[in-house]
Amino acid sequence: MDHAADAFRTDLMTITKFVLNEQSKHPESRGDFSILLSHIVLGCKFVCAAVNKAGLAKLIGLAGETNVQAMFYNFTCVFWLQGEEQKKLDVLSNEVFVKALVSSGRTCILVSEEDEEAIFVEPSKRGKYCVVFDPLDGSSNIDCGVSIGTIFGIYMLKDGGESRLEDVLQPGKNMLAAGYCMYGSSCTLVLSTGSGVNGFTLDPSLGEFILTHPDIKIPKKGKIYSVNEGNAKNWDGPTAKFVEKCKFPKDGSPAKSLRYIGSMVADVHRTLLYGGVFLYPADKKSPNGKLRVLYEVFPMSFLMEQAGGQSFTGKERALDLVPKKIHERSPIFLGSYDDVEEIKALYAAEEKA
Ligand code: AFP
Repeated sequence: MDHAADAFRTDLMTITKFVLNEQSKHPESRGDFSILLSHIVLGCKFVCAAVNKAGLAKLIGLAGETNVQAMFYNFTCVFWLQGEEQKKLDVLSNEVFVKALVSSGRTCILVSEEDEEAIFVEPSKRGKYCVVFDPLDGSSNIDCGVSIGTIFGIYMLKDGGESRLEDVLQPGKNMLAAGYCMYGSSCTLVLSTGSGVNGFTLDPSLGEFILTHPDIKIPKKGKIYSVNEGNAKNWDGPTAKFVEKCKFPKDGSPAKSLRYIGSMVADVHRTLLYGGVFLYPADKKSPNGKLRVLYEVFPMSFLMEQAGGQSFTGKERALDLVPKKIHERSPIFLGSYDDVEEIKALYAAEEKA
């Protein structure tokens, strides 16, 4: 075996090479989108490093002031070596992404789960893209080391002029790209720019995301359902019937397995790779469910559809929804095509009854 050649695999498809290849398919492109993606990737690498060192750095549970500017430009996580006060990971991740996105010079509006108001980028740094994101989704899982992640979606300014809030209140089907980065046993970035879904794994020794899951397709039908069953007493009829069918199928098929982590990125990642369905339905206490339309429901629905699955709100195709507020919530059922089809049939039957 040629170990030297193995150690220097220039044929590896890095995310940088992948994005540039995609860009070359659009000769009119000026590279703005590639630059924006490279800044998102950098943000993910930074947060990954911070998550990996969270215990070590005593980041968990601490919130105070620190110089994020310095951290961002000194990429090798010097922040805790400088003896400055540290921040909670979700606060830190938000600052990292806001800085990464603004400094790309390609964004005009940012909507973050962490910020109540949308951020309008100052004119000198403004570009034509709007980015909606949850910098660290599943953050209640941080303290016990469960996988967490960043979720993002990208829109283009509607008419190329002044940026207005309406530019981020577009239906999910208008997104140009969406993705997530999962900080787990490995760091995996899953991305769609509207022509399929590809997964990249961070090689820590190279500091590069390598294409490890090309052209992800979700199985047409799955063997897993994923839901917080603790809310069952408040579910509506179709949700209760679907879960009952998963557990006690009457058509002779085997019962589905239940898997629920409570961290959307991890639950959706498993659903994408293994098939099945992830649901966060409406219930009597939360008629709109829990998950946020712009930076949870839309990006994950975009990825599901691009991988051959479906996503449904209980009323309509999730990507057709037009949000009225930036932090709006929606019930969501997403995953394998046939499984979501069953849920749609149950809602249709209820409407008829
Ligand atoms: P946290 O960020 O508060 O941990 O919430 C995570 C989340 O938004 C999403 O990632 C999960 O799918 C969902 O909430 C879990 O909610 P339940 O704890 O109600 O099951």
